[in-house]
This record gives sequence, C-alpha cells and structure tokens, in this order.
Amino acid sequence: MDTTLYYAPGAASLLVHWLLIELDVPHALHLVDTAAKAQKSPEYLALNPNGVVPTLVIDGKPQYEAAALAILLAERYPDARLAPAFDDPQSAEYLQWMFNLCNMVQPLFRQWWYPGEPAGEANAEALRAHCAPRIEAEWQRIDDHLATNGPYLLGNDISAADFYLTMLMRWSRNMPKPATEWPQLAALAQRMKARPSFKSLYEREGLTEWA
Ligand SMILES: N[C@@H](CCC(=O)N[C@@H](CS)C(=O)NCC(=O)O)C(=O)O
Repeated sequence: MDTTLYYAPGAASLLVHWLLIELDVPHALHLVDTAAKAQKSPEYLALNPNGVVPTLVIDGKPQYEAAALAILLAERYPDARLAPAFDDPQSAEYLQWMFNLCNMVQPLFRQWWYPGEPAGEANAEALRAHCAPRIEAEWQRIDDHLATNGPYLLGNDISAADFYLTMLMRWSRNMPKPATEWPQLAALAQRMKARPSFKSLYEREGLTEWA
C-alpha cells in the first residue's frame, strides 16, 4: 500500500503517525505548515475539505478523520492485535472507546484550542474557563474506569484506543490540571511512552515536550 501522511507536529495526525510507526507500515510524510495556513490552501482542501490535519493518502485516495484512520490501520494490520476481531466480545468495548474519545474528549480540545469557533472571539476566555473542568471530568471518568478495568482501556490488552487516549492526554500537558495528575492515567502514559515507537515518533516530528 502506497501511503503518505499529511501531518503537523503534535497535531491530531500524531495518532496516525504513531500507529504507522508501531505497525511498521512503509509511508512518506508531508509536513503541512499550519502556521502558514497551508491546511486551507486549495491544494490541501482538494485532499481534505475540512482543512485540518491529518490526511492519509492510501494508494492515491485521500482519507481523513484521525479516529477513523486509527481504526482502519488497526484493522488492516491484524497481526499487531491493536483491535479486537469483529467477532471478539471485546470488539464492542473497543469501538465504544474509540467513539467515546472521538465524540466526548477530542471535541473539548478543539474548543480549548479554538474557543472562538463555538463562542466567538469575545467569549474565548469564558469558554476556556468552562472547558477545562469538562476535560478534567473526562479524565476522572477514564481514570475511574482504568482503576477497576485497567491497566489498558480494554483491560490487559493494549489497543489503538490507548494510543488515541495518550495523544489526548499529551494535549493537556500545559492545562491547569494535566491528565497525568490522575494516577491511572499517569501510569498508562508512562507505559505508552516507553514504547520504542513513541521515541521514533518524537524524533520524526521533532517533539521534545512531554517526552
Ligand atoms: N476531526 C478531525 C480534527 C482534526 C483537527 O482539529 N486538527 C487540527 C490540529 S489538532 C488542525 O488541523 N487545525 C488547524 C485548523 O483547524 O485550521 C480529526 O480528528 O482528524
């Protein structure tokens, strides 16, 4: 499969990049200069009309949405066992977590980083003040789950959902109360960061924070 990832360091593309490395999928990288708004250029919008990263071009066909791409990659490389098979009883729980992170947690970060979008620039500070406790409530909920059902989201088996959760945790690193202040989340973050693929990811994206 001929694969190119359009990415920006540390952005939602990180999940896809990390999985490409973890799964040992040959791929090319295309840096999208988000500071220069390259994601809004006509060339990029032709690949991803949402004007955001990531986009993964697979055999000439552009695909987007980080969570969908994570599900796709985990499915296409079943030997790595990052997703339960469709007839595995854990499959329902896996999909639930992927969609839960995608619908309940990731959108709060969009609000945190782009408060003007839902509330208008004049209300950005008020929105952020309201948003932080909502993100913290999500960490509490997931930490409670891990305390009784961990150490990974699906129990003893790591899955793509843990990679996704780790990216979201990373995004909270400079917030008033980062995810790693919750003990189970901190332990999961440590375990995920110890993977060799995480080190490669950091080298390739030139990341240093939250190493
Ligand atoms: N739902 C999309 C959201 C992606 C997203 O919000 N990407 C951000 C970076 S984390 C982005 O490209 N921001 C630039 C912009 O919105 O112009 C996904 O998960 O792929």
